[in-house]
Amino acid sequence: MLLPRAPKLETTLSRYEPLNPKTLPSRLGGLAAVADIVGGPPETWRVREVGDGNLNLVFIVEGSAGSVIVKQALPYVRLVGDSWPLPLKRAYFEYNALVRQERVAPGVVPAVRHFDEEQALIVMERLTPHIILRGQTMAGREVARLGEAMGRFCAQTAFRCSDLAMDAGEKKADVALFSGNVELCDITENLVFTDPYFDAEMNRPTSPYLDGVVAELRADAALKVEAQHLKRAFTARAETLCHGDLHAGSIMVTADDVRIIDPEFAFYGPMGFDIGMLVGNYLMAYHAMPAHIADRDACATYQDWLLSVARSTWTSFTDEFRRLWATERTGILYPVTLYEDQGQADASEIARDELLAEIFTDLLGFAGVEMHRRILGLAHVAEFDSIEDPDARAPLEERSLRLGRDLVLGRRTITDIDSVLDMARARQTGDLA
Ligand code: SR1
Ligand code: MG
Repeated sequence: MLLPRAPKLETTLSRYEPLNPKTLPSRLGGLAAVADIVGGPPETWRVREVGDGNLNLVFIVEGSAGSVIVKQALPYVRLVGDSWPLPLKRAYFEYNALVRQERVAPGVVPAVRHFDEEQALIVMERLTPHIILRGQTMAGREVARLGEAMGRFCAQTAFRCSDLAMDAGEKKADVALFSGNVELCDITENLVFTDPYFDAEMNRPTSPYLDGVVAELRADAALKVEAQHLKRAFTARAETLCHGDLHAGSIMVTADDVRIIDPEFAFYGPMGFDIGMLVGNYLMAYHAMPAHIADRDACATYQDWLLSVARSTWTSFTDEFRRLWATERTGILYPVTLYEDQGQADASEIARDELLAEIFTDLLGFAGVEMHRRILGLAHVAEFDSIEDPDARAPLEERSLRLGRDLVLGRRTITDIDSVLDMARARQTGDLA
C-alpha cells in the first residue's frame, strides 16, 4: 500500500506567525477544514489556548456546529523560552507520524483535518470528553482496558512500520524522511541518555534531598555504560516508527477509551522504545501514588491497578505481535518462505520469541533511563513534581531512581514482566538495598 504523499519540507518558513486566540478566527476563518466543522461566522468562535506541554501552542476552537484542535509549533522550547530555539519543522514530522499511525492503528490517534507546513500548524480532531491520562491517574481513577489498548498500539506500530511488514523501499524512504527530525532526537539523546548521569546544566533533581543517590548513580560505571548502549540503540537501530515521547501526557482517555497524541518526537528506532518509556512512566506513577491517595488501602488498590496496567500493556503487546507475526509477515525479515513454507513453523516461533525477548530487554533499559531523566533532568512528571514538600517527594523519587537502575542493569537477566512488578513493590517497601 502506498503511503500518503508527504508534503515538501521547506527550509525557509518566512511567513510563519504564531496564532493567538484573537487572531485565530480571522486567520483560519477561510479554511474549510476548520470552518466546516466549527460552524457559524468565525467572529463568533470561542478560542482557548490550552497547551500545557513543553513545546507548542494548542488551541481549542469551538463554534455552533462543533470544535477542532489547532496545534502550532513555536520556534523555541516553550518550557524554557526563546533562548532555546527549536525548528518549526517538528510539525511536519508530527503530521507525517499521525498519518502513518492512523494507517497502522486505525482510530487511535486524532484524525488530521489540515496541515499547513509554513505556519507549522495541524488542525485535528478534538478528542472529547477525553482528558490527559496523567490527570486520571493522579486522581486515582482507573481506565478500563488501558494496558490492552496501549500494548496493542505499541505492537501495531512496532510491527507494521518495520521490515517485518513494510515494503523495503518504502521503509527506507520513511527512515530517510524521519531522519530529518534531528533536533527533537537531539533533545532525547541529551535529556534521556546523557544529562541524568552527570552534572548537566539543565538538571533539576530534588536537591539536597537526593544528593546521595544522585552521586551514587553518577559514580556507577556500569550504569553509565548501559545508558550509552541504550543511546546507541536509539541512534542506530532504525527498526520501526516510534512515537518518540510516549508518556501519560501523550495519552488521552475517557473511562473506557484510549487515544494517543503528540508524536512530534517521531523517529525510526528500536521496537522496545515506546513501550519501554511507557512502562517507566507507569512505574513512576506507582511510586508517587502514596502522595496522591491518602487512604492506605485505597492507595494500595490503585497501585495494584497501575502494576496490572504495566503487565497487561506487555501481555497485550506480545499477543498482538504474535498475531501480526502469524498473519502479516510480508516484509523482508524472517520471511514465511524460509520457515512456514518449508514446514518449519517451529523455527519461525523460535525467531519470534527471541525477538520478543530482545524487545523486552530493550523495554527494561528504556524504562529505567526514562525514570532517571524524569527525576534528575529538565523535564519532570507531575506525579512527583506536584508533591510540594521535598521531604515527602524525595523518598518517593528515590524509589523510582533505584528501580530505574535495577532495570537498566538487570535488563539482560530479567525475563518476565511479573519480576519487574515484584521489583517495583520491593523498592516501595524497602526490601532491597
Ligand atoms: C525540552 S523538551 C523536554 C521534554 O518535553 C517533551 O515532552 C519530551 O519529553 C522532552 O524530552
Ligand atoms: Mg508532547
